Amino acid sequence: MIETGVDHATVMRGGVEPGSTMALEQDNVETAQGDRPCRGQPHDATTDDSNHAAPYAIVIFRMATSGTKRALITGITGQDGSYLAELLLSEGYEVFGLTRRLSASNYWRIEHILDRVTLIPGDLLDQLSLIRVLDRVRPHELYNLAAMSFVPASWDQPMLTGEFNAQGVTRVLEAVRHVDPSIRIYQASSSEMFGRVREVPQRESTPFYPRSPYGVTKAFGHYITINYRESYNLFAVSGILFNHESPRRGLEFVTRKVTDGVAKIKLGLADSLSLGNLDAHRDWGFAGDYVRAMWLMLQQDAPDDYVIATGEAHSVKELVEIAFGHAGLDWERYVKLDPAFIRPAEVDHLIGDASKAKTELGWSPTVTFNGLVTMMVDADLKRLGQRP
Ligand code: NDP
Ligand code: GDR
Repeated sequence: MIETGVDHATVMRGGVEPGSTMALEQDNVETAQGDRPCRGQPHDATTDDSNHAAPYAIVIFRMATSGTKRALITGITGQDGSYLAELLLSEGYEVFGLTRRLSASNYWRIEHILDRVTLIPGDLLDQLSLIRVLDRVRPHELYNLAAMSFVPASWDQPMLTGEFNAQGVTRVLEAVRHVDPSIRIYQASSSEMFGRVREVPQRESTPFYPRSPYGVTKAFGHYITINYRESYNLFAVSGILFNHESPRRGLEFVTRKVTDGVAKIKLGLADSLSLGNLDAHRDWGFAGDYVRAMWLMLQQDAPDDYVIATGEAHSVKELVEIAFGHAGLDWERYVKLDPAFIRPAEVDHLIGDASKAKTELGWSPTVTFNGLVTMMVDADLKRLGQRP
């Protein structure tokens, strides 16, 4: 279901079940209020707007008594958002996604579940939109995945990157505090914060040394999450996730750029692939595995931060060798080095230690590096091979 406007009354009416009556609403206001301890307190936006009180109560009754857990995902249209939405649906959640307005829709990753999730307009740049969405959904769990996630773009738009990735997190935390501090929050932090690494492998206690505006903004998001947990007793966790990929990865990231390039070359749609630094090493895992770790973090008794990684590092060159090799191609004939893809400051070598997540969450990755790359090549060959 896609809600196309943020008009308060329309959104509220949209939630009323056919056949609901005012009597039902009146009878159950108390039940609804009991579900959430902070409803009706001074900062509760709903108490300020008496015009919408009646339909609102019906919606709350429907949600609060359904017995179903509700989750809100910011960034649901992204790679991780799509896998997380699938996981939460399979766990029986009612899933809501915050989406920003675009002139053309961007639902290709969630097309297959669009009839099972509810999309609500909002933007990390707009504090009030976040408050409205939280107030409307009243989620038990909030996964803040929305971000400007492409590292090179953060040098081109450092201010905007900060607005999304740093202040955007603060806005989300403020919205939770304002609407309902009992909402559990997952913040998508990143191995990019380790940058020029201070320790090998990197773990939760490893100091940060970010090497890009993106990394700096993610460090802010990480620390503000911890600060709100400690200042306001929020159940807010930060997952420090190392690179994770899939056939749904954006085409600009190196894994997908390579697997898409391989498929194009194999199918005669391209004759070369331009890349930057082949010597960079990353700890690459499968996104489907990593979203399970996010969910597990919010099911614990106490909030804490976790590194999620495979514990194996591979170079971009190895990625290229496996991808081209899987398609029966000799990479050296096709790959060109282009300085345009070299970054102003590089993160040379990342490798994570996820032993805390293994011990405390019972999490471990299921897809190997080789399995990941070949899965992605096969998916791109299939996708491009089916084109008319
Ligand atoms: P994607 O780039 O695939 O998705 C980003 C999502 O954020 C999209 O849904 C995008 O919406 C949304 N978004 C961006 N800006 C805003 C905004 N102002 N308001 C609302 N939504 C917005 O990223 P991934 O799924 O790969 O990553 C998810 C999160 O995890 C990100 O925060 C990323 O930084 C972090 N991360 C990712 C890792 C990885 O390897 N994938 C590793 C570590 C951390 P739209 O479709 O409209 O563009
Ligand atoms: P990264 O991922 O910056 O680690 O951030 P990306 O795939 O963009 O780069 C990985 C490494 O590959 C090298 N590289 C190239 N990268 C791109 N994009 N294009 C190229 O042509 C190319 N050639 C070589 C890069 O220099 C780099 O060393 C990802 C994002 O998902 C972040 O949001 C997330 O936080 C981190 O992973 C963990």
